[in-house]
Amino acid sequence: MEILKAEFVTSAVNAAGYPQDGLPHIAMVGKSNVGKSSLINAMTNHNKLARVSGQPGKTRLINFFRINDSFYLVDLPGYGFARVSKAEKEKWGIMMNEYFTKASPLNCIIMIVDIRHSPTAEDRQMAEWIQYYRIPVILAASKADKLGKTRIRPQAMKLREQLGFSGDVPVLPASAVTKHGIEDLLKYLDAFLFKSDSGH
Ligand SMILES: Nc1nc2c(ncn2[C@@H]2O[C@H](COP(=O)(O)OP(=O)(O)OP(=O)(O)O)[C@@H](O)[C@H]2O)c(=O)[nH]1
Ligand SMILES: [Mg+2]
Repeated sequence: MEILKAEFVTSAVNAAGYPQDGLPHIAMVGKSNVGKSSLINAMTNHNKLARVSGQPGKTRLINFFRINDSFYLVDLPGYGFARVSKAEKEKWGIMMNEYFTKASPLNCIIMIVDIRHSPTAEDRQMAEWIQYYRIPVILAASKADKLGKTRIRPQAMKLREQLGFSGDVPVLPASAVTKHGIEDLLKYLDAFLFKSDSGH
């Protein structure tokens, strides 16, 4: 897939605020600061489409980016940010639960984990959640530029196993800095978006 058009459409806190045009969603989930927004920028080749920050907890709302007038990339707020209050964590849980149950059609989730770190309990919970809702998933192991070349592939495979995903789940090392893995990620998105149309 070539991304020719990418535009920010809206931010939402609940289902009433989601776009209502029926276009498919591809949603990015992962721990705060793992590089979700950066990956959106890398995929769309826009430096400043999604807001990136060195400070965790930058993305607090659900942000919708319409791509090629044909689907949404959805930037979901990160979890595991230590400095948030209990009330804010609850708000996050409600927002995510509503998104998973009401976003439609949610074609696929890109779950992002930092290639250098073992999954946290919250990562594992997220992976369980995705499987519980039976949402097709792609695992992206971000910040691959931070790891030596030979360690990238084995580490990505290990992360998939640690998260409890089956061998069928595509796992892709990716870097928003070097753009490593971005083309492959876009190829997978094609497959997930147009699978039902092509009949295979
Ligand atoms: N080296 C390297 N740094 C990255 C990469 N992707 C993101 N970063 C850096 O990691 C930090 C967080 O990136 P974001 O894209 O804002 O992360 P996020 O997951 O959207 O964070 P929240 O919105 O807080 O949930 C920034 O300082 C980025 O520059 C990558 O592939 N390689
Ligand atoms: Mg973000």
